[in-house]
Amino acid sequence: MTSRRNFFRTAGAAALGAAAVSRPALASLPEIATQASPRTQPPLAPSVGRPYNPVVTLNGWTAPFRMNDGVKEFHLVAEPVVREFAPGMKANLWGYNGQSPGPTIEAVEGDRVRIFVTNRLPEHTTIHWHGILLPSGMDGVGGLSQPHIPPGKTFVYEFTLTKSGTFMYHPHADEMVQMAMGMMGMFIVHPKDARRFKVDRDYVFLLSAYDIDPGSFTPKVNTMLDFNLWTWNSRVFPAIDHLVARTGERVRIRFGNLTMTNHPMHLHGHDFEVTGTDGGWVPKAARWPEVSVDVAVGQMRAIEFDAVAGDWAFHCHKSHHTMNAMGHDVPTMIGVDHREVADRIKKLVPDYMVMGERGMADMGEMEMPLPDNTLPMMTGRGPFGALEMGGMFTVVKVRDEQKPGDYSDPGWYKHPPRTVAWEWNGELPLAVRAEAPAADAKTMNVRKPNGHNH
Ligand SMILES: [Cu+2]
Repeated sequence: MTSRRNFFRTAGAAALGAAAVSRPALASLPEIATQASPRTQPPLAPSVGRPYNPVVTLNGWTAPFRMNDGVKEFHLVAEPVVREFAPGMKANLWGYNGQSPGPTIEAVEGDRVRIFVTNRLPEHTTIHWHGILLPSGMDGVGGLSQPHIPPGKTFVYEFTLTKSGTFMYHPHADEMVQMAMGMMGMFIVHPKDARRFKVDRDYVFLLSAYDIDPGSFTPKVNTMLDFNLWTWNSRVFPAIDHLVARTGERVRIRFGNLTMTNHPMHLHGHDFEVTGTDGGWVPKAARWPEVSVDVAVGQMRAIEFDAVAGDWAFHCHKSHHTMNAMGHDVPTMIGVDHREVADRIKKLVPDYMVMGERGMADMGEMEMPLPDNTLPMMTGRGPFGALEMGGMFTVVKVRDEQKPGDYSDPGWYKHPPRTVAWEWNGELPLAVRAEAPAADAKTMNVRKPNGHNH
């Protein structure tokens, strides 16, 4: 587990971000901001324009903007990037402004935005503003609503944000390839009145999936379903940062799904409510309590809860999505006693090893040699041992003593006395067995389709 104790030390400086970029206000194009780090950057408070409560992008950042005659101007650059999925594994992706996913765009309901999009990819692209209500010609569908943006060219999108909510952006040009390569980002429109829908912490991230062969660097873009890296903001556990909160705080987590399958997102220790979709805010009377919510392909969900002290798992409930690259065509060995066969094979292949005869938990501890640029299948350590998780998993850390606005890692939870599951060391009762069935019931009758009994 990487320590994040210090990475928010720069939080004070971040508030200057928007102002620093407005410096060349007279230049024709806004400055291109890039981000080299895959760490979670502190919330970027606006220094100009209508005030809002900024979000925190998990393992990501918010794009700075400049004000130009009352219009908020952003500059996105579509380009090849190198993204670290976790220490020990990097991938050649396509993204925006140095990262995949691209920076989160934040603006306010009623704002007029002008977004410059420069294409540094080897092929044409566009950007579709998923869920945002805008003029048809700004919708970004290449060939339908605009000509494609050729390599080397810059196009301008301009529209007024008519409603608040959580939206996404992604190409609508060679979509299968460009999304499989990691081109996507979040677009947050804050309510005009900053007190509406206010929460204490507001996290946001995208779900994306990749198929990268062990030892290689570039996603296989033709894969339809059998992806092997299930990511949040192009990171896998244990390299997905923790979400932290103070006990009792109101926390919102927004997630959009741009993978090719659905993800039942499950939070431990809390009841939550779905308070937003990509269609907008859910009216209070229409919310119901949940502990899991499915987010389908192309959807967004915002959940809210009152934080309860503890270390709480937060993950996709498809267990194959909480694993890193693995072979899915491995036979199940549970209950198979292959000692004799293994001994014979070992005479021929001294390093031969049998896996999975007691389940696969051993794999979490096992240190097998892996090809370069390959992550262990499941990994991450907690205070009690191996977590046996990878992929779409992280921990929500809620502490009584976490200061408001402090996003640093508080370390592992200190459980109150007698609140951790303990080992029973007393006598075990004798097993109680059901009476054996009558002897003649042991014969199994099989009726074959042609009607003959055997
Ligand atoms: Cu999933």
